[in-house]
Amino acid sequence: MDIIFSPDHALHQSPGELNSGEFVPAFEKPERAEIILSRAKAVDLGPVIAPDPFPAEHLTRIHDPRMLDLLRTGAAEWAAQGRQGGAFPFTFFTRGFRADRVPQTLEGRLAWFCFDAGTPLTATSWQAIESSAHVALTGAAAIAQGKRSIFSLCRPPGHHAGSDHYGGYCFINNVAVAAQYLLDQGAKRVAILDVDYHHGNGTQQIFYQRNDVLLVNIHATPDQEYPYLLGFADEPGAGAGEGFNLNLPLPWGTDWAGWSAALEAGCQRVAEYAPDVLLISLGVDTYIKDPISQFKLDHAHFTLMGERIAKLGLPTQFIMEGGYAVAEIGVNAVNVLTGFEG
Ligand code: SP5
Ligand code: ZN
Repeated sequence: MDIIFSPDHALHQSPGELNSGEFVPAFEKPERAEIILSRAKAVDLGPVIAPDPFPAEHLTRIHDPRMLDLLRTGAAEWAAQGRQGGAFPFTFFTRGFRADRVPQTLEGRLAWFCFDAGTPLTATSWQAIESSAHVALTGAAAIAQGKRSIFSLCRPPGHHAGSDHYGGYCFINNVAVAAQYLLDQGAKRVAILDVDYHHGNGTQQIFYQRNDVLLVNIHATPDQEYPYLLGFADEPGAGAGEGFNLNLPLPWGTDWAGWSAALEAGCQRVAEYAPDVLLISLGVDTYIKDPISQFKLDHAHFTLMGERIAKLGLPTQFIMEGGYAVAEIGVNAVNVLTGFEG
């Protein structure tokens, strides 16, 4: 399996995040991608290929250009105002605030577009964010050209980013950009299976009204877990998209028995949809020792996950999302890929 990777990911290094009332070191850190790459090389998964450049239109197919402007220039504006650290919002848009005007000020734009206290912009973040999207696009292009499987080693991750909001360590929704690219290249139906521990709220928002993308999400229930506000079982999609969003929320403490039953249901829905291409939002924060998560999957379960996904018999692009047990993230992520390859 070819691996698409850019060392530019390391240009995004979060100065930290708000966690349980304290400003703590970031869980989403550059070592994550480096350890996954090392493990992929150690098992000879396949060649490591640099991403190609792509025109910005592929990003504006999914995201509000004003949000992309903020991601590109917000950190420089922050520094020009004499501020240190990362560009974090202080206020957040919510019910009752003006919905009809995007603010001019940096603070206002951060409030408008960013939805949490864990996703700062730094001076060089944009280069990493853009390279991550290009890693996804390069993988999608390879699938469009006939590859059976691809691993896009994206960092920063993407599935919490919506069309006009970002958070959850995510800025551009890499899997959504890849899905749209595949449709633009002639695919009729694309399925996304999101196995990250957290609900992929951004991906859901982007495709909620569409039937050319089926989204299946297996995740910790928002009754207990981030992002708290989306990802419930009663979100089937709307309009033309009704029936094309399937949420499979699971409680804290879910082990492989419970998780694999949801995977089976999700795979059956994917098979019924008969997509041209399958994209996997690959988070391995379902691992038992993940520092911010409450599921109980172990190394061998990730191999079984890959084996089940392979049985769908579809061209498949894996796109890296979360996973914060850094020492073991390589084994866990690559086990899914080697399980898939068989
Ligand atoms: C891509 C991805 O996996 N993003 C995850 C973002 C989660 N951010 C905050 C999670 C807050 C959960 N509280 C953890 C408390 C641990 N002491
Ligand atoms: Zn996650």
